[in-house]
Amino acid sequence: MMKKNIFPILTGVLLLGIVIVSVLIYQDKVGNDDSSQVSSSEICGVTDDDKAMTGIQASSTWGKTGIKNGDSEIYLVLYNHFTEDDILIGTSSNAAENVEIHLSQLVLDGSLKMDIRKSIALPASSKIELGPGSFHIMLIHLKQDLNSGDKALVTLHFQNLGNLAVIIPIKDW
Ligand SMILES: [Cu+2]
Repeated sequence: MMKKNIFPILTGVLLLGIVIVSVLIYQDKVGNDDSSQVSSSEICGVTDDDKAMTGIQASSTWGKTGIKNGDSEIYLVLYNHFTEDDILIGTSSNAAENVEIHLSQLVLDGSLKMDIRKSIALPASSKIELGPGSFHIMLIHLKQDLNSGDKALVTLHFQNLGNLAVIIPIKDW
């Protein structure tokens, strides 16, 4: 009596086991796909449109109008589409005597204070926005007036990429 009943029970347990293992493997596969998608979009923060581009790119560029011997601030968004980190290590322009990387930060009295930064890190598959109240490129001691509609040439020096020349449209602000 006992021996007769054991075989179908064992077969049932075996089949159940196979079903459970299959489901677990399937879920594991699906789970891995989902997690890799989430983590990659979280890390890079680059939209699908941006992914069509390659290399290091500057977009949304603009600079403030300024007068001869005065200053101007340059803003842009930098994209690193490479799979390796890079660093913006310097800037130059024929529009000004001196060009510096600055970071504006709010201080205790509520005013903005600008500090010189030697570099800006640009990790692989990332973007960084240089904008008012944050990182910017400072044109110091302009060689001539920068009027609305003018264009300034600024060269960005990257540790790995080398030089990236960017034409900056000048706007009123
Ligand atoms: Cu500045």
